[in-house]
Amino acid sequence: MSPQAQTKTDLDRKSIPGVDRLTIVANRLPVRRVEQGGRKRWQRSPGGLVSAVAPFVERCHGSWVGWPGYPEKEGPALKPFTHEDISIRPVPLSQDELDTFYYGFSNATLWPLYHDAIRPPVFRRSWWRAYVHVNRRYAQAAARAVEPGDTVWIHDYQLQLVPSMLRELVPKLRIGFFLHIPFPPEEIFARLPWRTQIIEGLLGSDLIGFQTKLGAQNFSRAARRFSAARGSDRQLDFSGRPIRVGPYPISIDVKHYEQLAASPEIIKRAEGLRDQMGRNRRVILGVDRLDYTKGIDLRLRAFRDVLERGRLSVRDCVFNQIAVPSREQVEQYQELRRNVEEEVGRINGEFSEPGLPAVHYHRRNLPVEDLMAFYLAADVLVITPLRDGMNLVAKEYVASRLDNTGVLVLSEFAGAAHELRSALLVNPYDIDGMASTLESAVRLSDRDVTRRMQAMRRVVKRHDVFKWADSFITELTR
Ligand code: ADQ
Repeated sequence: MSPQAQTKTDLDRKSIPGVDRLTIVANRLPVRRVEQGGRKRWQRSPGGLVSAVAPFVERCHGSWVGWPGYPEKEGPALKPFTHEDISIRPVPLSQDELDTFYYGFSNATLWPLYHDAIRPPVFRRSWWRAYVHVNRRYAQAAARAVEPGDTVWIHDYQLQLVPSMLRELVPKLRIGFFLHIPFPPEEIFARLPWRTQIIEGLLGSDLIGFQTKLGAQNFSRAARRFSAARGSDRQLDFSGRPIRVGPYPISIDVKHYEQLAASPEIIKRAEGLRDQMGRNRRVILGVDRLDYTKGIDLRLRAFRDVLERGRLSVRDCVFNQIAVPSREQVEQYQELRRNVEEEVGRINGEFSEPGLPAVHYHRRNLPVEDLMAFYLAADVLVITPLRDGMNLVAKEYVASRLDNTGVLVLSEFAGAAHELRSALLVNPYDIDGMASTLESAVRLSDRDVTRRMQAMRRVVKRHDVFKWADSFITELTR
């Protein structure tokens, strides 16, 4: 090993003050199985959570408990192994468990309920039983990975019972929980038949983090109403233990996106996209998982309105919608896909001209380099969720606009709207309002565009994903 490499490794392995060992418990492992040249191997998964949290886990030789990403097969179970200094603890799930715990209770009960019941949540007792059973399996796997005195950080709505189940198995632990999606207002949460069990599950933590102050308040109020917890919005007492509650808005690896945005190869791809779409047309972009919370159908409806009223034409602008296929087994997602595709067809049918389509629709997963080329090519990014925990796409776009150009149209119901106050904020339910904001976005003066983007870039650069992870762990170990 060269002296340089030695120094880097020593630095990387510096321990985190107050943390001897850190264990992450998340729905998915930070690695995925890939096949290369006929050989299967594990590779670090992309995504903000993994790139933010994995360096901490590496530094303290910690563990990561999660599902490997494919249904359990016949034969011997996958054993724990080490990957890039992280001890990997797989929790195998059968196809039946995926159908009931993951697609059922997590994504057809909790997901819609926590997003303001935009779609009616489905309540099934058999799904609940599967949720309890699978949460216990995660807690048991975590218990095998830890020792008394360790620090454990549990993530997201699929695992809300794990904090209390794990504390029962190993009482002397420091347990943090972070919810990546919104926590709903008390009167919506009240519908859940298992509301007390969920609250008591979360109250097994020492620190519970939410994306926004509102999420934290909603939780504390629900906890006081549906459990024996008492206290303020910032600190609750339950079973003789204090539990801290607070907002920890997630972010992105800003430097990584800035480096990609400066890459000559990506700039060239973006230029190519501009040439293909017409140099004189403003490029409007939407990027989302194909999810009914993201408001894709409503933003297309607003775009149709702008064209119908002749406020903009296909000679002025073109709309690009990139949609990642998601949870296609769930009926509500199939319905959303039909609606979106029907609207795209309708707009193109009515307004496209030869060589000038009104909407380009790309339903696919893209490599990050291609996504970046779209960010660089877009004059306007339109992010209009009906409810969103944070929305990282909005932050990625801002991070990529190195020259302070580009307009962000952002729903006031995205967590990101609490930080990106200089975006053009919209209410996605208000089609007229969204249509006139789209028109303003296309016509905004260069001076206004720069002023707004500069302000947003300052916010995103000040608070990246490493600061996020650091502030949560620091508070947990205080
Ligand atoms: P998501 O609902 O998945 O996350 P978001 O925060 O926008 O939403 O993250 C999406 C990620 O997927 C982004 O990093 C984006 O780059 C990537 N992506 C989007 N389209 C893609 C495409 N076509 N190909 C490849 N990648 C694509 C949940 C919550 C959010 C919260 C995050 C993190 O719903 O509110 O911000 O977790 O906590």
